[in-house]
Amino acid sequence: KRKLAGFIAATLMIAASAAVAQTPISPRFNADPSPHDFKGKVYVYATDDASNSGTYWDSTTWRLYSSKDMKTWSDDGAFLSVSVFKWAKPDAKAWAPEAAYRNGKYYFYAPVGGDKIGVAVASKPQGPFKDARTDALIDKARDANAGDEPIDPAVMIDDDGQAYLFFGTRVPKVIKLNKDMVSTSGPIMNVEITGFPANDPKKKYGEAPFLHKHNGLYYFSFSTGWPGQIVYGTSKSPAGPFEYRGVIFDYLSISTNHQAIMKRGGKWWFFYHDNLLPGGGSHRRSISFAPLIHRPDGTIEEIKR
Ligand code: FUB
Repeated sequence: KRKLAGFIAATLMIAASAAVAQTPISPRFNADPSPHDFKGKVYVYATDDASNSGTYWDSTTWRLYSSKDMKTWSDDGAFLSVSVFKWAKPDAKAWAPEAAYRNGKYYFYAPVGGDKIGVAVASKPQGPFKDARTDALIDKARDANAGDEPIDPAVMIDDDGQAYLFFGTRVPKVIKLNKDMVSTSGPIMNVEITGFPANDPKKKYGEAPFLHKHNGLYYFSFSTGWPGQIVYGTSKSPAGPFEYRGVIFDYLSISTNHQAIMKRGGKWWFFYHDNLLPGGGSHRRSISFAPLIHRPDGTIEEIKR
């Protein structure tokens, strides 16, 4: 009896922790979360949907949110605009960003105008950031195999110190970053994903690549497209090939989704955007998060809304 009670309690605890926290982190529209625990405080770098036209993702600034306890969030404002990059057109759209910490500095990876990724650097998570180069880190017109749309950067620094930059729509791309985090080495490679279910043509790579590592296994998650289901594959190598493993988060009734996964104090968290705020929709999104659970067999528990 005691064993059964223990089992039920454990099951309830897992079920409770797997529930999606449906409260957006801010009453302001935002999207494309890039969450990071920097020295004990969580920072979420985001696309600023509140400053777009409402009919397209044409905002030119990124927004920052922070929290010490992941319960109370502060809106740290529009901390950066595309104008920080002298090579960018003033009206270039500012899309799903990424941040990383290394060398005592904070790096911000910024998809600009849909065809370039810039990198900016700061000594504090909230900036001020300045362009770390004089040109884009990735440029569709300059770089071989950059793909149709080099957007949605995601950086992962592996345990051996090698950093990787993932990006791209329709075909996922990866390139090695040097230790300086502002230059690359080697070619841009396509990321291979195998084992998509043959009976579901919608299961394919769309956008929002993200890599995390758990128990020595590399998890590559992404959105399947427009609308997007968040799915994942695993590999023993950081750049794949990844074998399709399943769904993390189902389709929403908006045209995009975009996830990121963060580890904090031994717990994993899944960040995404939804349309839960009043007036919410495809161009008026809002960031939420939920616990992410890896099962002992290496699969991820699907997060239910
Ligand atoms: O926010 C603009 C675009 O929508 C992002 O780059 C994509 O990932 C999608 O969320």
